[in-house]
Amino acid sequence: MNFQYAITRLPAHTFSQGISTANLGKPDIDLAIVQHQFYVAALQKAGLDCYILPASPDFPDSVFVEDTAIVTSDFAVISRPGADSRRGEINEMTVELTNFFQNVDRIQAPGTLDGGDICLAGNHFFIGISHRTNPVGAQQLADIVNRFGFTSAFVDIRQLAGILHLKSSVNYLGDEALLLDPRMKNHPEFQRFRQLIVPADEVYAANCLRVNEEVLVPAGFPGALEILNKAGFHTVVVDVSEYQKMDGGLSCLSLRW
Ligand code: CIR
Repeated sequence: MNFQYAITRLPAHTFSQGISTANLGKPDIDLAIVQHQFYVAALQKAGLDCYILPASPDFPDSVFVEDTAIVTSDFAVISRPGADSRRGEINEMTVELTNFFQNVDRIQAPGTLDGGDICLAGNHFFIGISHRTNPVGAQQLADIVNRFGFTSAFVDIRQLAGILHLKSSVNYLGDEALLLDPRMKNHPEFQRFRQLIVPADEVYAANCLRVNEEVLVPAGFPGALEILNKAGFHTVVVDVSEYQKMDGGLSCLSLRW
């Protein structure tokens, strides 16, 4: 899991008007800004060059840049977010990514796809089919990544209550290990991996983020932290409470390659 670069975007003053099902109250924008600074610092400490895009107040959810694209060291794919209010986020991201990538593909209508549904494990893409990513979008991405020599598999999460994106419940930790929501452990696609299962009362912490030698873990989930520490990962705790209130987590706040 060697990453060199990350793109993030500052949270906008309209952040609290984004989509949320979390029922954790309104986010505090001042605290969200501070947490974003710590998040960027953690990525930098893990060795990434971070590009910090300005806030985009027309799009309250635009701090969750992960949903706008899929990036690898070889190519980028501009997504087509499943939520209408987020569709326009891709316009500015397209401009940014063409500065970095020669190969920029796009998910086309009627396909929809959120980057949060895409989990890359080595050379293999797990592509979540969710209430945001439809089968047409999923197939388009499978075809694109196949051209670049990657394999893929679909994982349907539409029946999983409270799970927005695939990466809300499954994240690749490197070294053939997956961090999983307990409801995912018997899924046939995940059987060939070493599994670390977060406690049932800490499922939010299934969204940890491996960056080079570090694993970023959300603050407030001691059971998940202990599991990762015991497995030998070098963990770094990052507080993203204000982003959790808006259904987002550690992976959602950056694009990494
Ligand atoms: C949304 O509902 O789209 C945002 N409020 C949260 C997006 C979180 N993104 C992610 O999990 N990749």
